[in-house]
Amino acid sequence: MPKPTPTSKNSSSSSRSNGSSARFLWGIASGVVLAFGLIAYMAWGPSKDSEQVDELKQSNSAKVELKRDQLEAIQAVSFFPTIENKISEPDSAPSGMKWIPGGEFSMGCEAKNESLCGTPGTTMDTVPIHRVYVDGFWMDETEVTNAQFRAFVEATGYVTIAERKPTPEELPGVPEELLVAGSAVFQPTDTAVPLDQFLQWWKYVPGACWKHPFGPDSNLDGLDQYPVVHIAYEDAEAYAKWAGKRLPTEAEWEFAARGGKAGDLYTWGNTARIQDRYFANYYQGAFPIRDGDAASDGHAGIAPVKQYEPNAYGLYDMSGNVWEWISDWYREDYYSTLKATGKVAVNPSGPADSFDPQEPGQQKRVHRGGSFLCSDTYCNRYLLGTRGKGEIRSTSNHVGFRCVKVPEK
Ligand SMILES: [Ca+2]
Ligand SMILES: [Ca+2]
Repeated sequence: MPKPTPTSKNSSSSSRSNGSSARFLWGIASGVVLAFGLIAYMAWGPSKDSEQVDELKQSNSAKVELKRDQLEAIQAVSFFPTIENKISEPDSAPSGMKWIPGGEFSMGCEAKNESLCGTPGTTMDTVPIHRVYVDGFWMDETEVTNAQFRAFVEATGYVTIAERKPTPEELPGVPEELLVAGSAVFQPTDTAVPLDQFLQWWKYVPGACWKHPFGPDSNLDGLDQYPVVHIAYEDAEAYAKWAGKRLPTEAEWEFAARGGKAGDLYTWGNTARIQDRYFANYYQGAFPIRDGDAASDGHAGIAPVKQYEPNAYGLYDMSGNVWEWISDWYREDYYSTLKATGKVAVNPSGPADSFDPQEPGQQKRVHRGGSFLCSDTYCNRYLLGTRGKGEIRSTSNHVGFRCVKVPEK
């Protein structure tokens, strides 16, 4: 096993064109790596009440939780009501999909506590809050499951990226014996480690792929209803095409996740828990230590789909469980570009190209929703409106996808 070398300390994924270490970082999806943060206090913008801002800035503690009225006051500044389309759902709803009416809404998140590997303020990719309109569509009510993906593979013979041996052209300089198919698998550490050293807990595992999620000796027995993982962008696209669907745009995904509400912090409202009840699968406890996942939400690690209540549109796991591929290219400044037009962005489909200042030159698409590895002390990107990103050939065991479908006109 080669020792991978990160291209930057904040690296979430790397590209084959980026050199010999790249393959070993691909699977490390950005949300986990990027969002080392202090979830417990929420952020504020310069337009907020100054007294409240000062008070909140002093609350720089990992365990401070704002009261609901404070949170709502903060969020209400930039968010305006969602205006759902009034058209009724078209006939012939596809099986396993929910109708999302579309309409106009405020998109983004002002939670500045999201950060890159414990470097607060490194990224501002979820602001400014801006107004967006999307047409109606259907969306898969769950992440695509192993059973669903198996049906696709059996029908088409498709071979995923993680199952393909990298070529010397893709990984120039890597010795032939190290060019092996595989994927990144989360492996908890024996002891506490600095949270900016993600290679301590992400390992490239030869033979890991969607049907061998923990390596060649693992299988999918009993996992039919778990989300499929170790999926690269083109794998997700191939499935969607076969299913007569497509991947969602980032605007579609966020409109759907918000469930017709405006500015909520979570897909279920503004309260993280209600009487110790959880509404999403993420990570509680000491990250990323072995047995550190306390599973207060009922699940240590990945969970089957539909374990938590759906959002207002009937969608499950729009927060947590596995990250979901989005069709938009990733650019940190995309929201600024849209806001600068002064207009409502109508059916935005992302920037024309990808640019991540953290890793220039890599081709990245957006990820959304966070995963079972998001934790209050490391990754808060299960918050509504937050963003992730992944090099398009990256795979790991906490990134999957779901699809959308647009009615025929
Ligand atoms: Ca969990
Ligand atoms: Ca999810």
